[in-house]
Amino acid sequence: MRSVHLSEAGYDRMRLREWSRGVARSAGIDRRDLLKFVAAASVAGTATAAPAQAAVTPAPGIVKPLPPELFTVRGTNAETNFTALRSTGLLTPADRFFVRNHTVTPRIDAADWRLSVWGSGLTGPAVDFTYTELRALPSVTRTAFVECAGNARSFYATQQNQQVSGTAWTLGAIGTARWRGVRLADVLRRAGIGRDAVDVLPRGLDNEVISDGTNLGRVRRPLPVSKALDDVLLAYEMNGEPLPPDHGYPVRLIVPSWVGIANIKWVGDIEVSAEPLLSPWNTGLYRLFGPAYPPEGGAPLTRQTLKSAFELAPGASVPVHRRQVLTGRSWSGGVPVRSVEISTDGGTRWRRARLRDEPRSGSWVRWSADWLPKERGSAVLLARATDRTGRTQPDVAVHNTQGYLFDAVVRHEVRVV
Ligand SMILES: Nc1nc2c(c(=O)[nH]1)N[C@H]1C(S)=C(S)[C@@H](COP(=O)(O)O)O[C@H]1N2
Ligand SMILES: [Mo]
Repeated sequence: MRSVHLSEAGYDRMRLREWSRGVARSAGIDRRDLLKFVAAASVAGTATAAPAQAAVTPAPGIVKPLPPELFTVRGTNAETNFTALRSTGLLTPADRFFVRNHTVTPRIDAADWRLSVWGSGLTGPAVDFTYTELRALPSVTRTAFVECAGNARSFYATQQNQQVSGTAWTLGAIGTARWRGVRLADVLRRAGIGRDAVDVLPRGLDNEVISDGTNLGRVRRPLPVSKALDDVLLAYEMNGEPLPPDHGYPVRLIVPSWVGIANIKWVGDIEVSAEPLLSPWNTGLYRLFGPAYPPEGGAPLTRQTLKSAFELAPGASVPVHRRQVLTGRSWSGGVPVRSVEISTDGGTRWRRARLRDEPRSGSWVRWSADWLPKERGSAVLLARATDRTGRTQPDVAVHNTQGYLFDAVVRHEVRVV
């Protein structure tokens, strides 16, 4: 099977058929456990639900400080408050970049670290790389966002009255950084990737994940060879510094525009397989289940969707009769954003926001718009982006049980005082 030249959509359809027919191999988990797990994921409220409430105590597994003005802690995760981005440029400083941890941040010494590349898709035996060896390879730098597939999930409940499972993020499970590292393609070629390789499975060195009594093993998610050989990085720097522990030190994957889970942190080994691979993260998790999808779920998620956010606290107070500069950001996992419109009256009238950045794929664009509030009371602000294909954020997102890929326009209520 040659998958290198398959389009992403072709890959999706192929994997969906394989999954339905049961031909792919479940890597690192008993097939029966995997099937039980997928059945649970297809019903809202029973998947690996992290606590839905924001915890008041700091997330126990995160190393960096999480001051409440920068972050909202949600279980083992920390969401960036969008107001904390107002003073930042295009790049998100590490001190305010959201953290999504399935368990806890491991402390790894780069001197002891090895990346092992192995599997039936190599032409020879396993090949190990030390940190020094990896850093000696030609490096590339690229600006890319990392965004959780469940970003904005809470709006399924609060705006659409629909039940979903998982961490109740608002819009802050995203950050953009400048990543430096080695092309995954270079490492795979050095390791001797063969023509029959179809899947590449990077795995993290953090703890095994236990979900409802089932050990899912360590965090891992197969990537099709076509994407792995395209624009994926093994990154060791974030914004010009070594990766911080919470963001994958010493080395993580950066998979531009794809769901956050693809960006495996603390990568320790990469299986290169000549047969398709399954893990909980491309079977029960990160697939779409619900009335709008087939019973076995939609194809494994790949790209993120279109979203917009104001750099403003929810429920913020703004003074009446005083000119405001509303600022925010819009982004797309598909083609770049073309334009952004805002409304300050709940969606009756719309006008163009000024774009502050050249829209680029895999990044976000900052925007601003003036507003002179004329009446006291509550006001609903809306921002909606349109991409270069003409697709505009809808009023309602299509429901799925795990609340992924919320793309509807978010209603941002403020008080004019
Ligand atoms: N090893 C490992 N990699 C991981 C995760 C994890 O828990 N363990 N979480 C994933 C998810 S779901 C997301 S959204 C991103 C978050 O990256 P960040 O914490 O650097 O923001 O990392 C991904 N990579
Ligand atoms: Mo995520």
